[in-house]
Amino acid sequence: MSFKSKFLLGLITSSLLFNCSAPKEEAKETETKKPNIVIIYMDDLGHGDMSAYGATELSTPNMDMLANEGIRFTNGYATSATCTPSRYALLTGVYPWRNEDAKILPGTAPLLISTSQMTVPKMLKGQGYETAVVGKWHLGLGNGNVNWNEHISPSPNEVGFDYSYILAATQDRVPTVYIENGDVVNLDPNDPIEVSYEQNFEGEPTGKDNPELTTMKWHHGHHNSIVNGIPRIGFMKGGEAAKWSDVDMADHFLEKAQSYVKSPKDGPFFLYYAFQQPHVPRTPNPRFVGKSGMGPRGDVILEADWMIGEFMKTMEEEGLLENTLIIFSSDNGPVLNDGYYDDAVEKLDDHTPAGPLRGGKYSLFEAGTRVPFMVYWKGKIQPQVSDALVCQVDFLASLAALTGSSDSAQDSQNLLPVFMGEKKVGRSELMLEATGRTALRKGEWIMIPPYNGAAKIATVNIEIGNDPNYQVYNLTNDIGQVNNVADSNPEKLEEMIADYKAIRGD
Ligand code: NG6
Ligand code: CA
Repeated sequence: MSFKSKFLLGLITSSLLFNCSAPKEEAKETETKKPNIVIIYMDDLGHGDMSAYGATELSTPNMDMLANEGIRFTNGYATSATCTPSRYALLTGVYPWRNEDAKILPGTAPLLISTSQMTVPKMLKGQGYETAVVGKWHLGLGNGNVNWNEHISPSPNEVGFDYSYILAATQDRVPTVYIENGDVVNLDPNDPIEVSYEQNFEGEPTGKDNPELTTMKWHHGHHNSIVNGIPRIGFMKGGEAAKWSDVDMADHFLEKAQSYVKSPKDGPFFLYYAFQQPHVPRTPNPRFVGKSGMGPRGDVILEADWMIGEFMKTMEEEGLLENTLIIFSSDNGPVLNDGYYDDAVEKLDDHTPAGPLRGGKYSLFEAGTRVPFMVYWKGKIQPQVSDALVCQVDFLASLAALTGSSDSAQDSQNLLPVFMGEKKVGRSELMLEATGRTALRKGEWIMIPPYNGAAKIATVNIEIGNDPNYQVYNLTNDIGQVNNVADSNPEKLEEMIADYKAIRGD
């Protein structure tokens, strides 16, 4: 019997018992058997950045455990090659290109998810779950004119999370403070916070004008307010006591995630644990500095790996592992120089963050969106490698199926049997997005429509997939996307253009 049928049978049995006026306790007991769900989400971790996915120059034993003792997907995708749109799709089950505001957001952007929209945590709350987000948010806050010195609403707490402990946007964007349930942590009312993405505050130093005050040098962008010696994107004034410590950020979020899973709860829980690594600025704790030999980018990957090991220890100590589905993935592919001089390029040596894939973050080529993607459930999921086509946009429908919810979302497919390792066939097609452009993956093929513009973003040195002609690649024969076969496969091209238009509604 499949897991799902067993689970449903459990639900039916419990409702029968309940109807025969069995004590309430019994129904509650069945209820608590719904599995906890944890999503561990990395920021900019590439397909080739883990040893379980082929890295030889970096060792990531804790991430590898999830891969080797769970399902390691080789065709697992974020919807997008940047952060905000991928996170939007993960939480809502809707393709981000349907929402024109779903692009990299400044720290002052309004909340991107409508409070009336279905989300993974909202769906799970409907099934009796307690829900939490710890880590990077980057989906906007408030209504577009946030006063950081007052309660911020709407926030994650208005789109389904009972508890939130977040950084608003990215580690390189202001405000550089933590926000707990809509309130800035450690805010001193006598030192109010002001934030602007338009202009500096009188007398405040910037990375551009005061390089002597920086300890990390900016390469492109990142020359506004300086916090902890690091020049950021955006201007901020005040809030000294509330400013985070970059080198302690990973420990800080780990501690929050651990306390959350340890805290007493009435029902099962859902934790969305969104790491900030290896996004810039890469600020490993001194314990990890120099550990990878690859500079800060490698060091923070090792740091994140260690955090995952510690988190898993807590899960084990709390006796939670046998009843928790753990999903691990990344929001987009890798980038080396993303705006700071931090040796990521210089010390890379033989490491290949994208593995065999072409492109990287921002790219419509595979490395933009094809990411590490694992599902682990101790004792429930058989270790295996799966080539099924799966995407983070499918979490909503699949977790609804897992927990007995009938909620759904426009683009989310129920792939529960694939995520449980009972089936090897996933989606038939998937629309991918990168900086506002889209491409269609179908079966073993990908079609990228013509896009004008530079083939490469020079500052980050990444090919982003632009070409004045249609591109078609067979990903089984040509995973590195070297041979554009659009001209020699006119029928395939026509078929994919038609599918692409049908899905886009163009
Ligand atoms: C870009 C930033 C980059 C990074 C990215 C967001 C510049 C020049 N570059 O605009 O450093 O912050 O936004 O990354 O400012 S993401 O992973 O959150 O999408
Ligand atoms: Ca990212």
